[in-house]
Amino acid sequence: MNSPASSAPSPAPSGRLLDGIRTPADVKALHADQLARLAEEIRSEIITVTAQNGGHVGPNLGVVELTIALHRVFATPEDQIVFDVSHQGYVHKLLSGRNGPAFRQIRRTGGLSGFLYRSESPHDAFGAGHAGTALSAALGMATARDLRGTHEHVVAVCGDGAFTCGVTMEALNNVVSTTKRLIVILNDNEWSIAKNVGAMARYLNRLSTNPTYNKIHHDLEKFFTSLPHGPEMHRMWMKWKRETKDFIVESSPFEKYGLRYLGPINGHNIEELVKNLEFAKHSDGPILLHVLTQKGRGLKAAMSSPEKFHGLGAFDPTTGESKNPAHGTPPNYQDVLGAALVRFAKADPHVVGITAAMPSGTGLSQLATECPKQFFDVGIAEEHAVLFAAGLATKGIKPVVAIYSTFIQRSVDQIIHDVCLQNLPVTFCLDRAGLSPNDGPTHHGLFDLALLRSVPNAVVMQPQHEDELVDMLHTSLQHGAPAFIRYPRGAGAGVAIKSQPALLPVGQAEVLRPGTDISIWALGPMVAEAIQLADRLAAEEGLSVGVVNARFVKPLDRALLLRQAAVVPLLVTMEDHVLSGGFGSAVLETLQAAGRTTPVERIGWPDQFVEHGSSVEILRNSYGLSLDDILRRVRTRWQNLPAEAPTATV
Ligand SMILES: Cc1ncc(C[n+]2csc(CCOP(=O)(O)OP(=O)(O)O)c2C)c(N)n1
Repeated sequence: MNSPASSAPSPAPSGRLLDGIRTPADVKALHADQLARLAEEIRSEIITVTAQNGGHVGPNLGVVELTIALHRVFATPEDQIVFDVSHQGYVHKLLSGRNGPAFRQIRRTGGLSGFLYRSESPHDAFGAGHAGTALSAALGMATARDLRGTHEHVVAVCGDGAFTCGVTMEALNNVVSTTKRLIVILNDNEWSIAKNVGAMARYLNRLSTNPTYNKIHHDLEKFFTSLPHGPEMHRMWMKWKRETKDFIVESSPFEKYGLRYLGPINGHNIEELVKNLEFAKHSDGPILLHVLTQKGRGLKAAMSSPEKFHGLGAFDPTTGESKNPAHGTPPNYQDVLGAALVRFAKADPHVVGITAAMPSGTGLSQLATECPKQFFDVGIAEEHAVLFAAGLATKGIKPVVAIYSTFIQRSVDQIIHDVCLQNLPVTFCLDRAGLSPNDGPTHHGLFDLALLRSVPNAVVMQPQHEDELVDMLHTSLQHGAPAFIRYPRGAGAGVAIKSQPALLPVGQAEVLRPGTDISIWALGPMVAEAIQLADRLAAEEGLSVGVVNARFVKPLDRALLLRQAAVVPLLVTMEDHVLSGGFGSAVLETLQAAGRTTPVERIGWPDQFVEHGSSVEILRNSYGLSLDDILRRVRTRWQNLPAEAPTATV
């Protein structure tokens, strides 16, 4: 193992080695026999902080030794370590100058992000929150290095789940033709969020558990390195192995892509990791290290429930029980969706549900249990999920694709080119539309309306509460063309689900209250806010304020809108989405096309990436979107109306 640099960091007053680490150089300066203690301290810090703040517990506890070894061998920020998803970056943060109060506030307002950002630290080579990006970005960095003639190392750290992503495989296909020096760590813990799926997962499992395969490879590797021309002979052996088509000894798929394969390596043995990383550092060709880790290592509850502890809110570290459980709160939208889908699937065997590696997050695990033949988990493969659904739909199957709003961004081409252009009856359930406060900009679902509203044939809607979600799912399944339903994270409004869902007239809004001064057109949960706003405008300003549950963004209820625009002096739109290209924009476009000049006050998120924060409420306050702020804006607009624009006449 590495010998330590001349001066080990002086012990911190707390007595913890971790508190003496201010830069990755301090990790290198530790004695090798101090590293196990450092790992223990890091685990304890992560458990303490995530137990309060929530976060990605399992992924981080699994990469403690791996991250220590990476910082032991490589020198960031000169060397680049690109973490896939970057949800497992807490250990890296602790070792690169971010241990302390900001870490203790991770995922909260003013604290560190739960993901990596180039703007947060020079040690964060690449930001991420979506899966499958590390290999491609790292290949770009390695190629830039080659072009610029510099010598730094580039390391991509990818989970086994990342290898279910198309983009990872696209990058893998390009590695050998693009650079000679790239180190890929395959952090294999056998889990995506749920158990990893697909042929690659099965293959990796075979690779890590097949002693014969590994023994042959290890023995040959050892034999070659003992020879005077070892590396050259090893290259010839690899070539011969490829050319004989694995007749004698099977190659790993990575070798077929031209990467040297090293592994499996015990991901909790720092000495073994360091030795292999040092070897990789001096490799003269692209190399993949297959590292076996255990998700949640060191926390009993996390090891026994890897799916729950992938990412969760505050919990009791001793029992693993979630704090602030949802007792007494209305069911989550995702659970309502899951239950409704089971009901529709049982009634009609043509109804199937598709998830891209998020069975529990989307509520589809209910379908997996109750109607397993009508359930498909395709891995972290959103593009494939949509195309697969399109294929199913051509044959009379009624696919329901449940994907978070933020992750559907991956599938825009399949939505346009494959589903909507062919007008195929696929239902999309876009969960987490709106803010995902603790996760931040990589996870907020604020762009889906703008992306979808421009696509011909798409029906785009949002329910005001969970019962309307069921109506919308029912309506979509009957609609016979592409339909998108967006809904937010978390609890519904507490509205009882009807025994028989209603078939909604597509493109028709619902007038909840008439009003002659102002009409508020609201979307989704903003309808409840609109009602409060209307009450306050009536009570405080004596105004007659109407409220419309817009339901459909596309087709928008043009007839109702134009009727109202002809009689009310001010329209207000409310949406949980960016203003650019969103629901308010649709209202403006419709009015403009009809030659109406009725003023519209649009309430929504500004044209910027919204950071993470402790709660939706805190973020709304900081963007001037609290109910009081909205009231002030509408009141000011109302008071300035006569000067600003004449009211419309019928
Ligand atoms: C495009 C995309 N889809 C879904 C997710 C949600 N997600 C976050 S982490 C994760 C699993 C990643 O598995 P793996 O790469 O094996 O890493 P591990 O968590 O096991 O360390 C998923 C599905 C995501 N971040 N990005």
